[in-house]
Amino acid sequence: MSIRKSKSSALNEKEGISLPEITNSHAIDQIKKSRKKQPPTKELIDGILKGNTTALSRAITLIESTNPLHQEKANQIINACLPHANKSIRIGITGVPGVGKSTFIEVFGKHLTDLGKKVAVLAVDPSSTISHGSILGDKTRMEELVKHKNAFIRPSASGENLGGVARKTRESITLCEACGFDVILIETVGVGQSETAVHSMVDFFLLLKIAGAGDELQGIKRGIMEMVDAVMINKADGDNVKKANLAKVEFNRALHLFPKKKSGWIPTTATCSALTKEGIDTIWQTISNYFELVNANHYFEEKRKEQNLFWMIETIDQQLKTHFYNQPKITELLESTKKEVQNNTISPFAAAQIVLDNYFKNYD
Ligand SMILES: Nc1nc2c(ncn2[C@@H]2O[C@H](COP(=O)(O)OP(=O)(O)OP(=O)(O)O)[C@@H](O)[C@H]2O)c(=O)[nH]1
Ligand SMILES: [Mg+2]
Repeated sequence: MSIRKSKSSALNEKEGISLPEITNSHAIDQIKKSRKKQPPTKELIDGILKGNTTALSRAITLIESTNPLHQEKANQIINACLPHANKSIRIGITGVPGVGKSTFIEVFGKHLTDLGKKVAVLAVDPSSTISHGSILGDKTRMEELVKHKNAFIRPSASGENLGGVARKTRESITLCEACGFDVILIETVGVGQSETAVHSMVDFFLLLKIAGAGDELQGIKRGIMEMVDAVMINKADGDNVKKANLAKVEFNRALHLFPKKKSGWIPTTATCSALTKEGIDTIWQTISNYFELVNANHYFEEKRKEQNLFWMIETIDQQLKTHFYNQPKITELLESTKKEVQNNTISPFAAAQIVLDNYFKNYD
């Protein structure tokens, strides 16, 4: 019990009256003891290299953290893991919401674990930051895979922008590979720019589609068609089979109109059902054929080297932008020049030049 002496607080009622302890020091000690300490970096690295998924999870949490201390630790872990990475097959899976990506990944992932593979599932979904939709969705859609000892599922990292989310996923791939995962599946929603980001971190890019009313190619961005290595028409079950087969023919025809790929690979089309598991083995056969080809013609290494350079430049771009927009003087100047542009007292280019000159002068 303590006797309050200070009179400076308006909350003190009467001097000399003892107050009960507000905190229980025993409880605090217990909490402190039981609170998990962040394990040393070396312990996490050793754990990852031994295939320990708890260590992997914790290291990914460090990657996702915005705390500079955590980021430093994450970088040390990534550097230590790099020599042990690069050994997996990275597959990107895209498609509009509801096409069945998560259901497909659940059965496809199970198919791979049955073949003795270790499968990691990551996601790039900047929208999940706001809705947390994919986090909840994936945990329930992948309930069997999530329990498998050879599977590791990590929902999309959160972040304010796609660049940040994509970087975190890219770094998580390195850790998953060092942890011994041989197939990495990366799910992304087929809207916005996220498929471009995923395409630049995977070896094989798969587009999931569902058969529509015969206008299959409507609304598909040309950019996606140029990226894909295979199109799977999902939900080819029940009354949908005929429509799915027609869609397959149409996609096949469309894909042939695109210029030949640098990989030498001719994109394939097929139908499948994530519900009945029909066609799931076909896609793995297709992917295996692809890897045989790109290993033989060395496109595999070439593409990975290109991707590494892409991520290096991407990171520089990102950091420069962050540095620029985080300068209080610059944001102030931006606001005032924006007003001038809106009032037509200065041209947008001259305004941009003023702001940039100011930045370069101060941060040479
Ligand atoms: N009939 C049929 N239904 C399917 C099939 N695959 C998925 N579904 C259903 O389609 C709905 C959406 O599936 P999800 O796997 O959540 O789709 P998603 O593409 O991951 O969706 P988002 O995460 O929201 O982008 C669910 O109700 C599934 O049960 C299939 O092959 N056939
Ligand atoms: Mg999903």
